[in-house]
Amino acid sequence: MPDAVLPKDFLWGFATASYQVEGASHEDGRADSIWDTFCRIPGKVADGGSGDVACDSYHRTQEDIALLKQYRAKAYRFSISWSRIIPLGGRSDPVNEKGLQHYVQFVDDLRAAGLEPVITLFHWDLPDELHKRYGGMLSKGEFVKDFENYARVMFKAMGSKVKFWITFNEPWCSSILGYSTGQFAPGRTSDRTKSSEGDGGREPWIVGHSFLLAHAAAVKAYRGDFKDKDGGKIGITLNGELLGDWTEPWDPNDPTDVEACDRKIEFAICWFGDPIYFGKYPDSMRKQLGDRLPEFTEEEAAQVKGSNDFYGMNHYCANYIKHKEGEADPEDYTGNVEILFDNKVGESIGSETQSVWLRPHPVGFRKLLKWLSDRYGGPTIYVTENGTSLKGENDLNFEQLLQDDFRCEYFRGYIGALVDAYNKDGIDIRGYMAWSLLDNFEWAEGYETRFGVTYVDYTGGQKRHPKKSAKVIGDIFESYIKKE
Ligand code: GBH
Repeated sequence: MPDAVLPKDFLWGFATASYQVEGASHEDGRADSIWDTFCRIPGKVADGGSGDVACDSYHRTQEDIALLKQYRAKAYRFSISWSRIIPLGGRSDPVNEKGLQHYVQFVDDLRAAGLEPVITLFHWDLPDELHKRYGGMLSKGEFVKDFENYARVMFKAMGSKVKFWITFNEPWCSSILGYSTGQFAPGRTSDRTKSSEGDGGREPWIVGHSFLLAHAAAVKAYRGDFKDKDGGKIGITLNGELLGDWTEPWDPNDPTDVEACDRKIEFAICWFGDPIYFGKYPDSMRKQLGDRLPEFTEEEAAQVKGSNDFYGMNHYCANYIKHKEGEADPEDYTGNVEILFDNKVGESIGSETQSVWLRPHPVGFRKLLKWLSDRYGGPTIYVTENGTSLKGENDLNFEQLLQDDFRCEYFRGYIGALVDAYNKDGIDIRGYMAWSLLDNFEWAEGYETRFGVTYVDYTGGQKRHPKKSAKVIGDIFESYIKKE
């Protein structure tokens, strides 16, 4: 038995995102998001999948709440589909009462069941109309105002029922995968074999800038008009792609590889983290990107700086990093590094999973928690996602599927690393959400890759079956959390 070291009020639970689980894609007045339209383009999503039905969670809120209770969770992180709330997205467009009431009811039901709702306002599903109308995040002025308006609608509707707000989930993914590689909606890229539109050397940096300003505007609105009476906290969730989050040098004896490790994290995480904590972009990014990286006006910088009540951290894995020689390619977004799974002496960072990018390396989680805490002066951290897929899980039979020992080991390792960060390094971590409550729509990978602690039978009416990990994760937290 490990020592009970986490405080009694440590907030743990599970996470999902609207487009990945809800289904009901055109019910009760919901309009298309960029993911609905992206999924309709042949070849963009594995097996031609989409979120049209997904886990059918829109109709099964009670079932999902029952699972959370059965798993002993204290919190549920989910996201709002903006195009359910304001189908056309904009500040002059009508609010869809039915869509709004769905979430108000869901939050009431969660709270009645003793579960803390943690709400993400934007998990990649921009209303498609805003993309068509003005290019979405490419139009800073419009996007910032429309996002603030949408955020206000949500703050007002939820009042004091919601204590945790996340503005954006992983803006890195929306910016780079949506506007540089084109793997994610809206699929813009310089690669003309994939898209007739896009400029990967410029657009992702413009999009990232808009996210920061929209985040700051929503935070200002919350702090100005809601926070005092509603008593909640607001922050952003960042991740450290590509491919993993933590970095180790390919050759620890080569100082340029050691330096490249920090630079890679700066390009992935500090791109957003530094403006929020320091009011400026990292020097390494300015040096490589020059004027392709937008500048903050003094007023913007002041608004973005200090705009986190907490730091939301998504974390999955790690890589070895090798510096690249010479000038960076104009399309580079990594900090001019090679991202590898093996180091110089041929050791692998972790075992393979179903996700090409994910190799578990739990100690990297503890190290990154410390790295971020040191850089940003010890912010309060909530881990908002952590989890794994299993190599070949989709091909297992039913009995085998429920026996997900690899996932159990992953959680033991990672939650153990979190506990060490809390207990031995003194990092201010207050919560942890496992990804994911359910197997769900894994974006461009469709339904082949499963991340759930619950097996969802997509051909059997979306029926849910708890996997072993669903119970194990509760046992792990029970043993680590103090009773008094
Ligand atoms: C999270 O992102 C997301 O927030 C969540 O929605 C998602 O379901 C979960 O991870 C599991 O993937 O294949 O090389 O192009 C984590 C970051 C986003 C990592 C997509 C890998 C694709 C890399 N992931 N990314 S690659």
